[in-house]
Amino acid sequence: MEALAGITDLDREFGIPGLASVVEGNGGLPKVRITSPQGTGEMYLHGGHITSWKPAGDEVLFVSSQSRWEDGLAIRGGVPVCFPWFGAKADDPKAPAHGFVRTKAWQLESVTQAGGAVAVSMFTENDDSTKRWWPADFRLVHRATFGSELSLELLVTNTGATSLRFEEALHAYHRIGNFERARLHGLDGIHYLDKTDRNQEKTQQGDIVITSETDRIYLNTQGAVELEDPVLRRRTRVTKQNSRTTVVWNPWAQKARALSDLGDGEWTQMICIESSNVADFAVVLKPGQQHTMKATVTVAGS
Ligand code: TA6
Repeated sequence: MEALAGITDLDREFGIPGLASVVEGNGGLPKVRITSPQGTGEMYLHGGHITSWKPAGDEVLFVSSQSRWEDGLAIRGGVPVCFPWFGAKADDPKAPAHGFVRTKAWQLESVTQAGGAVAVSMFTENDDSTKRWWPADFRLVHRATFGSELSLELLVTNTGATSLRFEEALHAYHRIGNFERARLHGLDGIHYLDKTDRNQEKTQQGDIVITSETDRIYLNTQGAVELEDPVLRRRTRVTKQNSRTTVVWNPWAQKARALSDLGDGEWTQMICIESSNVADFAVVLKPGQQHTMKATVTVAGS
């Protein structure tokens, strides 16, 4: 009852009639539902997590049918926010993978109309739960604009008195018709760390086609990538700013079976393309400094 009241209050405060409303989502978790003339979308306060974007009717993001929807667990699919570390925490194997912000409740900062689109801002800050893992004082804002394109901004502010170093990723799960026919353009000749092969550094030859478990960190690249999907007859382009790494992931069959929150065979319908700053491209901020990473997704018919 209390959670519902909270959702009703949030909707009263932030809802825009006909465009955006705060409603109860899966697991009773509050979400912002966007129905703009240019496209629809969904963003959960849990993890500041986008779970849907449909610019022209077709869903662009993949969400697992077996995803969990509860405090303390990450949603499998959509756009998880990884911060302040990526993957395992270098100095603490007990720390949660991909940091702690994707498993906690964020707060709604604003919902505004932006032309024919709708912009939603959510934020989270340091608290007792974050200090358990990381001593820094910070404010993290995820601003998403849902329209004919999806633009994402991750704004980090060092609100403390000492410098902080962080990794970040917008761990986007893109829905594909079939992994065998999809091709990812734009990383030819780029060096990458192969996480399936002891983080060996290698060089990408040509387009990326998923033919086995793929888990790679492309280094020192600010370029755009384009996902060609002949089955869904579309090309999805991701451009980015202030992001110097791109992670590409598909678990393939075996790893997918080990993920209890990924439905059987669903690995064939997804590829993660992650605008990020990880590994040697982690960001250092002095007290009071800010950093904004941006990614913009556009879809065209093919
Ligand atoms: O982004 C790729 C990756 O780091 C992979 O190594 C794989 O672990 C994936 O993220 C999913 O991580 P998760 O913690 O969500 O199961």
